[in-house]
Amino acid sequence: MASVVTISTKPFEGQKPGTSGLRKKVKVFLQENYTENFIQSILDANKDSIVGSTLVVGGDGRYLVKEVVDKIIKIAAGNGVAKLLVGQNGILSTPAVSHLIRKYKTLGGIVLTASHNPGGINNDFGIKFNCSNGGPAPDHTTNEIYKLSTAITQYKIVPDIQCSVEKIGVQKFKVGDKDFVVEVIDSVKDYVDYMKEIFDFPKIKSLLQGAGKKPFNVLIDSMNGVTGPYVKAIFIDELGATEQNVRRIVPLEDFGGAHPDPNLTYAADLVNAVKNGDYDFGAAFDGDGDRNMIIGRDAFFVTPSDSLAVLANHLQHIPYFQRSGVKGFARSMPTAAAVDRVAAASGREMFQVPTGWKYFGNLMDAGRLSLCGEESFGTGSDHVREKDGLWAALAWLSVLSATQLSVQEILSKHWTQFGRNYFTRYDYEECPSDPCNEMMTELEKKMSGSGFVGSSHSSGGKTYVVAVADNFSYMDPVDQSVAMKQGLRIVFEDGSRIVLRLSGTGSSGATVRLYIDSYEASDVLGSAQEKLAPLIDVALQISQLQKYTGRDQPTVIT
Ligand code: VG1
Ligand code: CO
Repeated sequence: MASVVTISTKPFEGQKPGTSGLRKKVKVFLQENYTENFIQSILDANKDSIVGSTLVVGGDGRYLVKEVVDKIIKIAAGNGVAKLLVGQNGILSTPAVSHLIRKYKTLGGIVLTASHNPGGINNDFGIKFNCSNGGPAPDHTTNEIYKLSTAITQYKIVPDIQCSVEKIGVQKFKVGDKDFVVEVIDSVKDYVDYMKEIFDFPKIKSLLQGAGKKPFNVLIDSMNGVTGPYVKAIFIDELGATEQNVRRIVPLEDFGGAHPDPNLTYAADLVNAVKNGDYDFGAAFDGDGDRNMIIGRDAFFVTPSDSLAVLANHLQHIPYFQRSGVKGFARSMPTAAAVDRVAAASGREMFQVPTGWKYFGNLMDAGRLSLCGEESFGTGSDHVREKDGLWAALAWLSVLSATQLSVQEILSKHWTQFGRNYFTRYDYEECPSDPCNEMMTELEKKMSGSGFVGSSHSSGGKTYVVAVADNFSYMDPVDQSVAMKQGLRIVFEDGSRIVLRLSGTGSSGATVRLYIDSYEASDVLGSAQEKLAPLIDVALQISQLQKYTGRDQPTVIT
C-alpha cells in the first residue's frame, strides 16, 4: 500500500496557458516543482469531479514526455483520480487523445506537447488540459488553472508508485484504502479503428494501388513526430503503401533536430522530394499530429484556407458525413474566407472564431458545426474536438478517389466556380517582446484615431481605402462568453484584408503574424506573392513593422 505525501511549494510566475496550453523551454519545466505545480493546478481546477475520475494521458514523444507522464501518474494518485488511460511509452497524438476522451467518456485528458515547436533539452515542452468533450479547455478553465497556479502552496503526490508505461496492460495500486489503476493502452488502435469507420479504406486503398491504372503515388512525412506509428498502421498496414511512401515515421525526442511544423519552410524536404520525384500527393504533419500540409504533383501547394473550402465542398464523399449529414462550417478569423463562399452556396451556417481550436468546441457540441479550419495548417471535423492532421490527409484522398482529379485540377475547378481568396502569412519569429507590444499598441491607437477609416493607402499602383478597423472580439453563440482583443483587423473597401496579431504559442520573445488576403472573382491562376505584394507593402507601412521588429524579412512565408 502506498500513501499520499503533501509537498509544500511556492507559485511560479507565468504559468498562463496560451493559444494551446502552457509552452516553455524544457529547462523551465525542469525547475523543482514547476511541472508538479502546474499539474496540481489542472487537477484543482477540476476539484469537484476529480476524485474517482478517469483521465487520458499521453504526448508527442518529445524530450520530457516520459518523465512528466510518471509525475502525472503519481500526482493523479495523490489527488484521488481512480484511473488513468496512458498511451504506451507515453505516446498519443493530440487528436487521438481527443478521441479517447470521447470514446471512454473520461473527465478529460492531459496532453504533453509543444506541438509544432522544436523539441529536445534546449527546446520546448508543453502541457495542455482537454475537457470531457475531448477539446482543449476553454478560456474560463485555463484562466482558473492560471489563477490557481499563482496561489498554490502544496501538491499531493504518491512517490512510491512504480509504474512502467512500456507494456500494454492494467496495473493496480492501493493508495490508502482506495484503488488506483493505470491502464497502458495501444497508442494507435482506437484511433485507427475510428478512421476506418469514418472513411472508406478499401476505396482509398484502390486509389493508391491504381485500380488498374497507374498507381497514385503518395509521400507522407511525419517529421519524426508522433504521427509515425499512426502513419505506419494506416498507410502501410491498412492501405498497402510501402516504405517508399512514408518518411520520418519514427518519433524522436528532438524530432531529429527538425522543426516539426508542416509548412513550406520547415517541411521543405518533403516539398523537394515531391517536386523531384514521381508523386501525386504529399502530406506532412506536426509534432503532435494535429496539423497538416497538403501538396499535389510537382509540389503544387494547397493553402490551408483553400483546403478547408475544397473539403467543405466535397464532404459528401466521406462515409461519416453520409451518415451524420453536414451541418455548419467555421474558420478562425485570420483564415481566408474561401470556405464562406462554399457555405453561402450550400446555405449552411458559417462561423468566424478567434485563433485557437478551443473556440470551435461549443459549436460542435451544439450540433451546429461539421467542418472547420485555421490558416495555420489546421483542419478537422466534429469527429473529435481537435484539429486532425491524418484525418485531413485521408479526407483529401477520399475526395481525390471520388473525383479522379489531380490536386491541382480540384483547386482550379474550385477557383473557377467560387473565385479565389489569395492568402499569405508572414511570421516574424522570436522578436524582442517590448517593441512588438509597443507596435501593437501604437497600431491600435492609429486604427481607432479619427480619419483612419476612410484613409487611402497606396503601393505598386494600387490604392486601398480603409472600410473597417478593429480589434477582433468574439461572442460564443452557445454560451455567450466573450473573447476580446483577438487580432487587429483592417478591411479595405474592396474586401482585401490585413490582420496582425502576436502569437500565443511561442516560448521566448514575441512572434508577429501578419495575415493578408484578397479576393479575385475571375483572375484566379496568379501567384499569391505577386498578387498580394502591394497589400503587404501597405501593411508594412501602416504597422511600421520593420522599424519595431528590426527585421526586414519574415522568418516564414506561407
Ligand atoms: C498557432 C496558430 C493557431 C493554432 C495554434 C495551435 O497559434 O496560429 O492557429 O491553433 O498555433 O496549434 P499562435 O497563437 O501561435 O498564432 V498547434 O498545432 O501548435 O497546437
Ligand atoms: Co500541433
